Amino acid sequence: MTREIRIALTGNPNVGKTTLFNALTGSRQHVGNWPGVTVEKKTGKVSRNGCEFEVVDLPGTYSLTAYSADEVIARDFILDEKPDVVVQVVDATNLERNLYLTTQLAELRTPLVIALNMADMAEAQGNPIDYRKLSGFLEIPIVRTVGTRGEGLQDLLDAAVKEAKTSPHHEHTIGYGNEAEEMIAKLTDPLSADRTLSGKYPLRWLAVKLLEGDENVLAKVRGGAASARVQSILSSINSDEYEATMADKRYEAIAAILPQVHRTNTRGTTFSDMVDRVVTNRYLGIPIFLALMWGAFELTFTVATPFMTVIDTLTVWLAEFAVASIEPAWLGSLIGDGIISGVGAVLIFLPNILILFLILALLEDSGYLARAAFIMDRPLYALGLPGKAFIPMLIGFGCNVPAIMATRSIESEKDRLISILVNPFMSCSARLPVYVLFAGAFFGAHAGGVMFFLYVLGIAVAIASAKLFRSTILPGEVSPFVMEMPPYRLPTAMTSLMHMWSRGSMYLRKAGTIILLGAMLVWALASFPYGVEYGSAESFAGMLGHLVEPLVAPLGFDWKVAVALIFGFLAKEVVVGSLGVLYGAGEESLTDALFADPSLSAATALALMVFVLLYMPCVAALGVIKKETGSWKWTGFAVAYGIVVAWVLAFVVGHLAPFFIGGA
Ligand SMILES: Nc1nc2c(ncn2[C@@H]2O[C@H](COP(=O)(O)OP(=O)(O)OP(=O)(O)O)[C@@H](O)[C@H]2O)c(=O)[nH]1
Ligand SMILES: [Mg+2]
Repeated sequence: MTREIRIALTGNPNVGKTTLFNALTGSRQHVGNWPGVTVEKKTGKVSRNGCEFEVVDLPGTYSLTAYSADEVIARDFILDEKPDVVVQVVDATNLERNLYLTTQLAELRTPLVIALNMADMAEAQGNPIDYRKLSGFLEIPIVRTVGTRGEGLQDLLDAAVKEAKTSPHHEHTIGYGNEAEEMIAKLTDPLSADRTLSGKYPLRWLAVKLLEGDENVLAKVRGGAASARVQSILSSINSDEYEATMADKRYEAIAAILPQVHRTNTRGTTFSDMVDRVVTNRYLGIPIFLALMWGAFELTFTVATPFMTVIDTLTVWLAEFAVASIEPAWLGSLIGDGIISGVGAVLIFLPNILILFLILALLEDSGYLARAAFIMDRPLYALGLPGKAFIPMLIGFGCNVPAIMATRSIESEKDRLISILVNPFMSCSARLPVYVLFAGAFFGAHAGGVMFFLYVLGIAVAIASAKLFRSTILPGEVSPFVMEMPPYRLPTAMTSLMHMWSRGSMYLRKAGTIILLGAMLVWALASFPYGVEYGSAESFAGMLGHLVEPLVAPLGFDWKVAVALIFGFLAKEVVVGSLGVLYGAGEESLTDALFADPSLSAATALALMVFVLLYMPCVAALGVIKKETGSWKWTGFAVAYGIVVAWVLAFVVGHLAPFFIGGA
């Protein structure tokens, strides 16, 4: 039996690791054109030519000195889990920066192969790389790959198999100059006495990291056999100085190689530069961003409308048919009033969701997302947040769960906590059905504008809250913003559609599970105790609603809305599903039923949308907040703070709205 070979994909952020991973294993992990997309390790399998491979996709990392939570994951995996081969994915258009990591990986003495990815881009820029020569210099096998087209996969696996079998592994390390080398020798001596350490890590690497003052490695040494002697050697040196000189030596070594393997870059003004001059312009940047958002929400509304009408008509007809024809009557009611009306009320919005995600995917893959973070850096910095925090905020337009996880790339713990706490205010796609329903019913042609207002309000509340937290409970300095601007890329139809579909199918699955469950629950509450009129004040739903009604009455919400809000905690689409159930199957669609309800006006509808936008993270989002902060206290805080903010703003908006919309 052949042994399984474990391959770890590592490399700088945004070089195409996940693209290669997907191509190799047939997975569909998220790919995006900005650094920091992958924040967790993902595993997949592939077998070729009788060989079994386990491939692990890791978050990007600039160096092996880990700064942020996602980088720690990448580094720990390589160091502690000891994969059979490490494949460093290198961006061929950015060799210098990428080879810096290579110099560090080489010191680990693990079997190493380089995938020279984005080879197509380097060639198109007229700057192809003589990778055979480069391989000779580095003494590391190099394979040319184009992840997006799946080129070079077989060669890559072949090289990995060969490298995994080669032993012992050459050590191609960099000389750091006399002074540093002397210190390294001094440190290696006591380190070799610590059997647990020296059995696990290469001594030279340990010594180098200690000289650089790496906290993580220092912690490993502490308490061990070498601890006292190492500490006494380190106490006499300035690790910042060593770190700087060693980094210089690494870059020197790279600089010596580069001119021999490709034309030295005499880059003129590129297309990217020209676009950036406009898009990231000090004055134009933010208006362009807002205009794009406006356009996006207009599109999600208008393009989807015809599809919605079809689904809507179909649901109403099906629900009526079920109620009228299924015996016994209670079953007909469960299926018609409960399941079809509830789930159908949510399914109607599938077209909107698909369009929204297509637009988000296009913004992400083109590279615009990183620019949006860049232009927001100045205003955010002034308010106490790093611009980097803006990317998770924008991901939040899709879903707050991956968005909260994306905060892992923020180095400072406090900055990260603030970003997590404000993220639920970013309007995720689950809230979209609520907006489309109410804005469609009460604001007609202005629905797109109302949606735009809600999304901007979400951003404003998030930023204002960040400022508030920064100046009260989480004081501190903002860490500086460093992010590489990815080049603009033409989004491939494949990745964009895949992205759209993966979110769309998630929505469908949600409709079939949690939303279905919510709808059935609300139906049961509306039908019992036995004998009451469906959905009347005497039903359990009515009682529950009336119990909570006083709390939301100042906002203009009645008991039906109160019930919907309670169950919206499961998932915000359930607000719509519950209303679908409570308003029941009739001749008319839910939109018409809501419009006809005398207890609802345009102003209350607006207040309701504001409330749903802000009131609390859904169960799933609370789950990740707990996981990422590791604290029930902060999780509870997120709920309480959200409810208070939502109540106050819904009250204000509900009372001010009549002045603007003429009390309609
Ligand atoms: N032209 C070209 N584009 C590529 C290639 N490989 C990946 N891309 C694009 O590069 C971008 C980044 O790809 P990802 O696979 O998300 O990169 P990653 O290394 O996983 O990034 P992080 O997870 O953020 O570290 C995406 O827009 C890809 O479509 C390639 O070989 N050629
Ligand atoms: Mg990735």
